[in-house]
Amino acid sequence: RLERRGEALGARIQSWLARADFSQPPWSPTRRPAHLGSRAANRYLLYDVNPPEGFNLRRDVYIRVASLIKTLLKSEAWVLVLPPWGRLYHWQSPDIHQVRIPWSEFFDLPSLNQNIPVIEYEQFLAESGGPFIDQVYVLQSYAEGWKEGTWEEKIDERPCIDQLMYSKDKHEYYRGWFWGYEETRGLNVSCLSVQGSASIIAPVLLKNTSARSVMLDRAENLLHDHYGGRDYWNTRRSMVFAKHLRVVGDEFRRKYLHSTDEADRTDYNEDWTQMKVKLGTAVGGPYLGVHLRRKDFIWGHREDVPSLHGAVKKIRSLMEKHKLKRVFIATDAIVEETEELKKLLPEMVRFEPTWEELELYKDGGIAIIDQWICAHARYFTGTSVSTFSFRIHEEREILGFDPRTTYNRFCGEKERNCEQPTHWKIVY
Ligand SMILES: Nc1nc2c(ncn2[C@@H]2O[C@H](COP(=O)(O)OP(=O)(O)O)[C@@H](O)[C@H]2O)c(=O)[nH]1
Ligand SMILES: *[C@@H]1O[C@H](CO)[C@@H](O)[C@H](O)[C@H]1NC(C)=O
Ligand SMILES: *[C@@H]1O[C@H](CO)[C@@H](O)[C@H](O)[C@H]1NC(C)=O
Ligand SMILES: [Mg+2]
Repeated sequence: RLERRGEALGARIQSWLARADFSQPPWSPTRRPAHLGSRAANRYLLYDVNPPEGFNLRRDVYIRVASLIKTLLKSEAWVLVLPPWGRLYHWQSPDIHQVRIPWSEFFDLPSLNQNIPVIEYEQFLAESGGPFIDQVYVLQSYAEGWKEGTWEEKIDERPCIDQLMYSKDKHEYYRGWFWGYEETRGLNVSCLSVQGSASIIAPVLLKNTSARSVMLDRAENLLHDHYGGRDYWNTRRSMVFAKHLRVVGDEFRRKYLHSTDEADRTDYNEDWTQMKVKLGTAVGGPYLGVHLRRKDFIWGHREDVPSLHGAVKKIRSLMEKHKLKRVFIATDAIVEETEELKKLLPEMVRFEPTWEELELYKDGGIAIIDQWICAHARYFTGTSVSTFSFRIHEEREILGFDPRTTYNRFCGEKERNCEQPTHWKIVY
């Protein structure tokens, strides 16, 4: 029975893929900004992030790099090559292949492309004539640090501080992780010390190098150009989850949480540029949404993370306060902990994927389904400084929820002053 369910899901994804239009390269000459003309060839920007960083911080780094692309596009035709997903520390589900995952498994590419020109790595390989990246810049901070009170934006070519994660092969090309593409080589690798926001590197890319493909490794060293500003939110809104994941989340909401877009007033427009909702208009499904982060968040004995008992106490009081009979819990807790949770809170609902679903959607897809369901709850509470919770906050802003139903977090039992996440406004 389970197998048949898996097959049906597989067939559904196949049929969506069949209907999607991949015939047009996303970045076709007709889509080039007019001021760039049509003759000059594209240049390619690639990037990667420090290996220990998780899925949801990586989603934030994408926003920073997208902002850099927007700056570059004022002068030249650049395309962002999406870094394949894989080998993430938290994606430990055994026996499933979790490297070289294209972005289209998690995000809607046409939506990303309405913000900046993007292509998958495989398309870069096909277009650029081989697995070669002309220039790799490893971004690092300044060896001398920065003197207090004298913050200035700067970027300089400097000797590499840490041991280089690239090594030369017998042809003097550089081997490296390259998202699990073993055959990829960098033709030149050097280090840049950087202190500043993403676009500070634009002049270097435009003037200091003529390399056609440039990779920025450790791109998390770049800060946001304008955190929370118009460009930030446009990019964030363009990061529409892949349709097959949204559909699974929506079906789960309907079946187990009595939640539909019509009743909840969370109408979603496939085209994010057309989605104009006012904050406070979304009602949300009749359930409490909870993100309860465990694992490394409790191993560090952090003061701002609750015990299971503490969390359940808070959940019960929130359900009572908001007159909600149902509670959906997204968590990375280990089995022993979820068993205990179920004992303390028998009515709780979780999205528990079958093996087939896990294989199809992978850990990243399951995380997105959890986030999507939390994003549609009438009231949400997350875990302190979890980027997983932050991405749910943003999704709820986009859907039009009143911020008061969104920016809430659990507190540790020993926390004296339990400050709630500050709220930043959408600026259109
Ligand atoms: N499915 C699911 N996965 C989770 C949940 N919480 C954490 N994870 C997993 O753990 C990772 C947490 O790392 P990250 O994305 O960096 O978020 P952060 O560490 O909480 O800031 C996620 O990417 C997921 O793979 C959850 O509620 N549901
Ligand atoms: C870029 O070129 C300028 C002008 O030649 C030079 O002053 C600057 O140091 C270079 N920057 C980097 C990061 O190479
Ligand atoms: C490699 O890149 C550095 C920094 O841009 C540059 O100074 C150097 O000349 C390049 N080496 C080769 C062989 O192109
Ligand atoms: Mg993390």
